[in-house]
Amino acid sequence: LPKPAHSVALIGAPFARGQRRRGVDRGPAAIRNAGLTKRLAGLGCQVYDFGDLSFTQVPNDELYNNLVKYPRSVGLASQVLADSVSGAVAAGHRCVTIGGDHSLAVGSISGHTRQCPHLCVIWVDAHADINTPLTTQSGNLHGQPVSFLLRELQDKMPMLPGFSWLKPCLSTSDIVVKFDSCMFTSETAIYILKNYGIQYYSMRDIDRLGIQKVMERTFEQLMSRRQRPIHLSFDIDAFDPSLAPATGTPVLGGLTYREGMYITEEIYNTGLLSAVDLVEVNPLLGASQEEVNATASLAVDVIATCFGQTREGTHAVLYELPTPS
Ligand code: B3U
Ligand code: MN
Ligand code: MN
Repeated sequence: LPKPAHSVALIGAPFARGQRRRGVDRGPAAIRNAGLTKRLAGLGCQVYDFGDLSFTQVPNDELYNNLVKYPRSVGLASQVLADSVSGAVAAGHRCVTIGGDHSLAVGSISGHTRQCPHLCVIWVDAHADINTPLTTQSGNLHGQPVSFLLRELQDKMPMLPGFSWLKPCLSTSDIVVKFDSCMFTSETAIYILKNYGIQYYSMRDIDRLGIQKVMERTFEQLMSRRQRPIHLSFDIDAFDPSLAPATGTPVLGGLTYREGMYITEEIYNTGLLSAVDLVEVNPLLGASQEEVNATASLAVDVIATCFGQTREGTHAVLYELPTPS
């Protein structure tokens, strides 16, 4: 079978101010070094590497409300990324954003919606990332991106410095969240998911239903009215820490390799994937070089599977079985 040739824009987003640990800004380099471009090219993709964005330091970026860290830096970086993603999608590419921390999804998703206003979002993460600046306890903006995007939450959102450019662009029915553990997802985040009727699957749901049913229901929920472009926002910490140790907030009991690959295989099979974020790979947090390599190469597997890599090989046809002479 001829492979459909995808043109893929690759955008590096070395940004770390949405959380407190050093090193996540080195994620793009680690993922590139793990051979991302070559793997995508091997799948028949035309790769347009946009390089790494540079984010200007915002001086005197004081806490919002005595708690929320680097609001201006996060807002500005997301604005830069939004323009870049929007431009890449407008040029006809599928867009891969490699982070960087997850606060950047504010930029990638809002930039993507400029070109594809009817897109839907699949959020794969150990956490729900839906705290508002008024419910967060950590003050880290990587735990809050979804709240900035949802229209229904806007009356609960304060005006944050750095975010005046942003228009909320998603409805609660446009997003499905999969997260690892209620124990580590804050009470307020769970409350928001439930109260606003956002479809979500915990690891317990994945245990009960199996990943196949979970994906089936995800697509039913998002596509029942019409087919629409998919934005996948994939936090590497969704995987069990035994697989992805080099990340800032690992959570025990995460996805297996097989569950992770099944998610991205099914997304590829829809033919509707339009943009991916792969975030929170932090090469400074591995206990060894092996752990860093394993995490980066898992990130490459996730992205490659989104663009057609399979676990089954190509099913090349053997034209003739050898006959014993
Ligand atoms: N309570 C945490 C949850 C979290 C979200 N993302 C991460 N942690 N990595 C918070 O900061 O909102
Ligand atoms: Mn996240
Ligand atoms: Mn996470």
